[in-house]
Amino acid sequence: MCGCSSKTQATAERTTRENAVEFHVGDMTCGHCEKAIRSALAERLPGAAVDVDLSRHVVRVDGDAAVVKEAITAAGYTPEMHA
Ligand SMILES: [Cu+2]
Repeated sequence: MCGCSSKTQATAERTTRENAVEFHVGDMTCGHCEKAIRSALAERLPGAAVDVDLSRHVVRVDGDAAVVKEAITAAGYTPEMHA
C-alpha cells in the first residue's frame, strides 16, 4: 500500500475555519453563477477563502456574514443564512 491512493481521497479535505460563514444560495445554479458570486466576494473580501458547493447551492466564506450577504445580494443572488 502506497501513499498515492490516500492522497487522492484527501483532495476533498475541508478546511474548517472558526469564522467561516455559510449561506444557502438557491439561485446559484451553474458555473457562471459561481463565478459571479466569487468575483463579488473577492471584490469585498480580498484574499478571503471561498468555498462553493454548486450541487448543494452552498457558499462558505471566511469573513463577515453581513459583508458576504451584501456581496451575494449585489451580484443578483439570494443568500439565506445557514443555521
Ligand atoms: Cu448560472
